[in-house]
Amino acid sequence: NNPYIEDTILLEKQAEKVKAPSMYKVLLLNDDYTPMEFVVMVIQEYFNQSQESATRIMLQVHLVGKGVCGVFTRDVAATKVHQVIELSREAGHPLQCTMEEA
Ligand code: TYC
Repeated sequence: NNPYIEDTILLEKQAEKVKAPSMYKVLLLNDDYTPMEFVVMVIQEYFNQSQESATRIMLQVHLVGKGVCGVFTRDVAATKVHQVIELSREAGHPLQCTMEEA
């Protein structure tokens, strides 16, 4: 007998739908051909990392096979993946970049 019960339920349902956007990890994958300096440059330029941090990430990828360069909303992650792949192909390197839900 609360006259506002239906409004209250509607507002609660709406509030449940307001979620933070899903976040995605952008990863680089190792290969045998892309020069280390190119990978370090890519990480510095596209993921705003210092040379030291970029070198650490590059070495992680080189040694372990893959590494996280950053975590972004879906659209930003997808744009970075495309930009990194495009630049790499233009430079003649097979570097692979991918994203997965964080
Ligand atoms: N393995 C490459 C080499 O020895 C370097 C490299 C690192 C390539 C990271 C890709 O995502 C990569 N030249």
